[in-house]
Amino acid sequence: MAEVKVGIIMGSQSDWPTMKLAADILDELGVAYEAKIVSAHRTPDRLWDYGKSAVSRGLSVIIAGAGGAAHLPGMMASKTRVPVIGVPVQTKALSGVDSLYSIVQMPKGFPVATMAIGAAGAANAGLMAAGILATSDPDLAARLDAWREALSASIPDEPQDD
Ligand code: RP5
Repeated sequence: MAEVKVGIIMGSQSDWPTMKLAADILDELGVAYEAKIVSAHRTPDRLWDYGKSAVSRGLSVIIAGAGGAAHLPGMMASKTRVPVIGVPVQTKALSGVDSLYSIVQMPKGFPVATMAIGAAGAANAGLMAAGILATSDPDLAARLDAWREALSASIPDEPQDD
């Protein structure tokens, strides 16, 4: 069994349809991960324990997704030096702009690499995590290069009628 180097955490079960898109990318690229519900507000002790043990458990990247008052990515970045990639989950009330603003504007010293709102952001978080790991994993680097080339090759030269 491959060592888990990526932690995918989210504030709620309701975030999983979005965060699963990050997991799907990691599956495609053969990157082992764990997925957990860790809420900054509802399970603060779980957040603390996760951040405290992230280094000793061997995590290299944490992908953190939350919506609304999305404090999870920033609080996790405050608790561990493991790089945190933040995914602003799209909300019904404010379309995810609330999530984005809650995640992106971190104070100096505790960065969160903030992705786009919603599905594209979650998929890109998976790719970003893979890219970070690929800097020290040539096999993964080759798989990521092939993934990118396949995407480029799938784009037609010219638009077509439906
Ligand atoms: C946040 O509140 C979660 O990340 C989620 O996006 C949002 C709503 O959570 P639920 O009320 O659906 O559990 O903490």
